[in-house]
Amino acid sequence: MDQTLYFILLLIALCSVSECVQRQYHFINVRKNWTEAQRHCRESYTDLATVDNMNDMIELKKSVNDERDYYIWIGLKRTSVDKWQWSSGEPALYPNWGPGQPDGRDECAVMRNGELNDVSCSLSLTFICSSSNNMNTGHVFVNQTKNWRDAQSFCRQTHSDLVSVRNQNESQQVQKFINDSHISNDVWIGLFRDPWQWSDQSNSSFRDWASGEPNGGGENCTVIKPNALGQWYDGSCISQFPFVCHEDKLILIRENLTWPEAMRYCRQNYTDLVSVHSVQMQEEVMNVVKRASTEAVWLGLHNFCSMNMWIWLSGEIVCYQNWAPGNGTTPENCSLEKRKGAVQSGGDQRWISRPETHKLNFICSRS
Ligand SMILES: *[C@@H]1O[C@H](CO)[C@@H](O)[C@H](O)[C@H]1NC(C)=O
Ligand SMILES: *[C@@H]1O[C@H](CO)[C@@H](O)[C@H](O)[C@H]1NC(C)=O
Ligand SMILES: *[C@@H]1O[C@H](CO)[C@@H](O)[C@H](O)[C@H]1NC(C)=O
Ligand SMILES: *[C@@H]1O[C@H](CO)[C@@H](O)[C@H](O)[C@H]1NC(C)=O
Ligand SMILES: *[C@@H]1O[C@H](CO)[C@@H](O)[C@H](O)[C@H]1NC(C)=O
Ligand SMILES: *[C@@H]1O[C@H](CO)[C@@H](O)[C@H](O)[C@H]1NC(C)=O
Ligand SMILES: *[C@@H]1O[C@H](CO)[C@@H](O)[C@H](O)[C@H]1NC(C)=O
Ligand SMILES: *[C@@H]1O[C@H](CO)[C@@H](O)[C@H](O)[C@H]1NC(C)=O
Ligand SMILES: *[C@@H]1O[C@H](CO)[C@@H](O)[C@H](O)[C@H]1NC(C)=O
Ligand SMILES: *[C@@H]1O[C@H](CO)[C@@H](O)[C@H](O)[C@H]1NC(C)=O
Ligand SMILES: [Ca+2]
Ligand SMILES: [Ca+2]
Repeated sequence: MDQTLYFILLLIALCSVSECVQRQYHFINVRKNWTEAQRHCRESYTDLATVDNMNDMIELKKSVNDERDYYIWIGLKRTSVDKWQWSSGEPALYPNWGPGQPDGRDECAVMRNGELNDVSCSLSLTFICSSSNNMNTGHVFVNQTKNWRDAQSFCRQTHSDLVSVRNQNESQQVQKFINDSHISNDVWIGLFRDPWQWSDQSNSSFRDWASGEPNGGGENCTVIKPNALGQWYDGSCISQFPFVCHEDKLILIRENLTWPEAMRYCRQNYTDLVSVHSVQMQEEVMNVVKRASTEAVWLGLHNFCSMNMWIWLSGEIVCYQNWAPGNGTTPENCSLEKRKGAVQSGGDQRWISRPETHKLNFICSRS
């Protein structure tokens, strides 16, 4: 067969790779208290289950293959710290509070006359979602009133998240947006606080409490009831329940190795260096590389110089692309070193071409 035709067919066959999931859930049908459950998960998997969104919740419930009417531990625990954070998971370092604010024991924030004010999360207010795609941040005013949690879910389903106002620029942009949209009342933004912390230190701000929960009283750990809606309850940590662990699919290795060494490491200890087939995978990679100690991180991406082609270790050619300008798209110089692909750990986290002898952190995947 003509080689070009062959590659076109390969492209058609391979550009429809199904996306991978970030974590896999494992139901452990043994009753343990929360601490023991955590220990078990950390020994056998990654940690007690973290849940980032409703899709994770659906996956988690699917993993529970026991029909009995149990409570089941997940990895969320009450702590003694109660810090303001953005819905995106970032810590809120210098929120621009209005004079005398925050003044309550309230746990959510609104924008009022360009400044932040804490109010009760159960108020029913309109809100601003942001849709960000790296370069541009767009704002969407939702002229429906909801409590803070429901507003957050709404934004996440339709746009991206409740808007963050992390610095003066963002504050001015949001104020201008509020002006231009003629919004005169309080609006929810993505600022809240709660004392709950995931066992794996994830910043996920997703919560799905049943109504009236958490109701405290020394109930410092979180259970779900999979037979009901799967919503969450706080419960006493010394109770013994079955539990759900999760296993991360992408593992950042913070050692500095050449590309061939990194590949060997991943193949021995996990499955392989990661292949990034989709925008969803890229987003998961972007999450993971934030913790890297090198400015770029190896991917399972190698260059076949003679054919001027980049191929994933998983065998696929590169369909979804996220190259930095000048990288990956022009032919490499074949008389020089072999070149491999890495992702930048900062900036807009694009892919770059590097000689394979550079020593970088890397990402292994577990299938
Ligand atoms: C629950 O957590 C709070 C805050 O960390 C702590 O003060 C309290 O003693 C805990 N209660 C129990 C029963 O462990
Ligand atoms: C999570 O929180 C930590 C500490 O508060 C912060 O350093 C980190 O940047 C946050 N991660 C994300 C993804 O925002
Ligand atoms: C604010 O915006 C200006 C111009 O758009 C930019 O140069 C500056 O770096 C921004 N500052 C912050 C803190 O993002
Ligand atoms: C919002 O509008 C008011 C009054 O029209 C104006 O004084 C203020 O500068 C505007 N703020 C922004 C950020 O555009
Ligand atoms: C929101 O909707 C109400 C009634 O539907 C309308 O009166 C109001 O002007 C709208 N507000 C904005 C800012 O569009
Ligand atoms: C959890 O169970 C272990 C083993 O049975 C026990 O040693 C530990 O004290 C228990 N922890 C709590 C907080 O109940
Ligand atoms: C890897 O390299 C980075 C940057 O050169 C350095 O900061 C870091 O300490 C190195 N890590 C190890 C484990 O050698
Ligand atoms: C597998 O991981 C261990 C550390 O957990 C490391 O010492 C070893 O070198 C790795 N295997 C390879 C082939 O790199
Ligand atoms: C590849 O991208 C990096 C980062 O943007 C840039 O510094 C470098 O010049 C690019 N390489 C080429 C050959 O353009
Ligand atoms: C490739 O690199 C070699 C060695 O640096 C150089 O002599 C040659 O001109 C380069 N070829 C191209 C096409 O850039
Ligand atoms: Ca207030
Ligand atoms: Ca409770």
